[in-house]
Amino acid sequence: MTDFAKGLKASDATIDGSNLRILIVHGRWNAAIVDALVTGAKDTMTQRYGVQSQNIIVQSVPGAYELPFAAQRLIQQSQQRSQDLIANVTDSMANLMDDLMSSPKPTATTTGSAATPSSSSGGAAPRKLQGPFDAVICIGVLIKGSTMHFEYICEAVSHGITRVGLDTGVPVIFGVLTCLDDDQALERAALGKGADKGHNHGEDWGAAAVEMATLKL
Ligand code: DLZ
Repeated sequence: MTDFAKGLKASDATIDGSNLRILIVHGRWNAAIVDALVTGAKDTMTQRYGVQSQNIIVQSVPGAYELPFAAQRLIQQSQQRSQDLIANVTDSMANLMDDLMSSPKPTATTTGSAATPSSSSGGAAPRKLQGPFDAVICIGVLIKGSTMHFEYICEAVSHGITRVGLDTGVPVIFGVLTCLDDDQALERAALGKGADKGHNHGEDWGAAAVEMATLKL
């Protein structure tokens, strides 16, 4: 079997993630496994793709079922915030133009206001730009119990996450393990009990997020 006959083949593209803003939403059920997956995703994005750690926003929710709702709301908030910011900047520029057009031209005897910068253009501390999220990773670990709970949550979460991506236009990565027992989950977070601890799937989700965020589609 070739190296990539099974599993994810790395993209051939050279990807620069240094300008990306990524949201990770994760559940707190099976927290030790979730934490390892979140770390795998973050490390891959920062170390392999140059995403700045301050541009990775992490939000926890109770369990996997809450992931789609939280992801959708946070995406909408980030989109609204950046629209507001653009509107503010546009207003400020329009006010500045008005000020400039209506100000009397400074003369040799003018001592004050016309030569003084208007309040809309000076003095304010530079604002940190918080743009919309370029991609979102939803991370959760579902482990089958003795009731049908597992099946219902798996179904709802997978459909919900798909819908959030399609409805918002922001790529949303499906970082949810749906495991039949604890060992399956541990191995997929590189926490397995054997000599081979397994592979941390969070790394693949980090790579998928950066790739989807930078695809020109
Ligand atoms: C209720 C429940 C169960 C039984 N199992 C899991 C699980 O394995 N992983 C997980 O992330 N969440 C689980 N939950 C919690 C639900 O996702 C959800 O938080 C609650 O049903 C409240 O809506």
